[in-house]
Amino acid sequence: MPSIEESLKRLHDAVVAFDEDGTVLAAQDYLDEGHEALEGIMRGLAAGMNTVGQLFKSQEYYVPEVLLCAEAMQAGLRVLTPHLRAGQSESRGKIVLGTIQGDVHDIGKNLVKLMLEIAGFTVYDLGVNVAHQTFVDEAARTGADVVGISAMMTTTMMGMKKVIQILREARPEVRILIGGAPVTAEIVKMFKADGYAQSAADVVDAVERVLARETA
Ligand code: B12
Repeated sequence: MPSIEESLKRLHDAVVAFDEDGTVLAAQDYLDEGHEALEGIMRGLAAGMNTVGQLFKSQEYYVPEVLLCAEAMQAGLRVLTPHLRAGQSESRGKIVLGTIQGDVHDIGKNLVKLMLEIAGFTVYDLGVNVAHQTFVDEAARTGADVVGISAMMTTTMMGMKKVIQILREARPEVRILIGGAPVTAEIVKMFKADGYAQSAADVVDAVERVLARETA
């Protein structure tokens, strides 16, 4: 039997090779070998998507390849997700999540959602191209503890500042997390958000940190 590292690498490599059938087979074998679905998602599929991002940056991959890789990742997720250990029966908190107005990128947001749900949070996914005011309205409607905003472009990222301003006025108790490729620690400070996460692997920690500050 292959080692777990070999099986994780197989998942990673199948995503990077945008091999949808290969990803499904690798995911099935991974489960048959008795490994944890969550680790396969994080250190196999999501790690593969991170490599894809780097290949895009270095211009070895272009958008069509990235989209095919995302499809392979989704196919792998469909195999692994049903095998995640059941979360806690009680929700650990409510999170409104969406991609900001003018922006249709959602591959990263969907990974963030998955990680939060696995960790036991209730996620209200507003989808993409979400109007600024809708984040505020949905936070009020759902009684959210946290609002998560995703932006993948420097232009749309500027809209986060607006959302944060109107959210702070309307619902000062809500914690605000931002994320997406252009978001940095400096942006978090400048926009007066509560925190950010660079990848889905860090998002649960980030939510826990901002919630702890609330009660601290
Ligand atoms: C795939 C892709 C697309 C796909 C999107 C498909 C989809 N359903 O999402 C399509 C082809 C539709 C697309 C369109 C466009 N795109 Co595009 N796209 C990308 C690409 C190649 C990959 C993005 C991705 O999915 N990465 C993989 C995921 C897993 O990573 P991630 O998104 O960063 O998410 C992680 C973290 O950021 C974080 N995170 C994300 N959101 C959140 C939210 C919270 C709350 C938290 C805590 C964390 C968090 O966790 C995620 C998981 O690990 C990037 C390049 C890049 N380097 O990012 C360009 C990129 C984002 N696109 C870009 C552009 C310009 C466009 C277009 C205008 C057209 C064009 N010229 O290509 C249109 C815009 C359409 C629109 N109005 O939104 C630019 C933006 C430039 C800029 N800095 O402003 C980029 C950077 C490419 C480039 N270098 O030019 N794109």
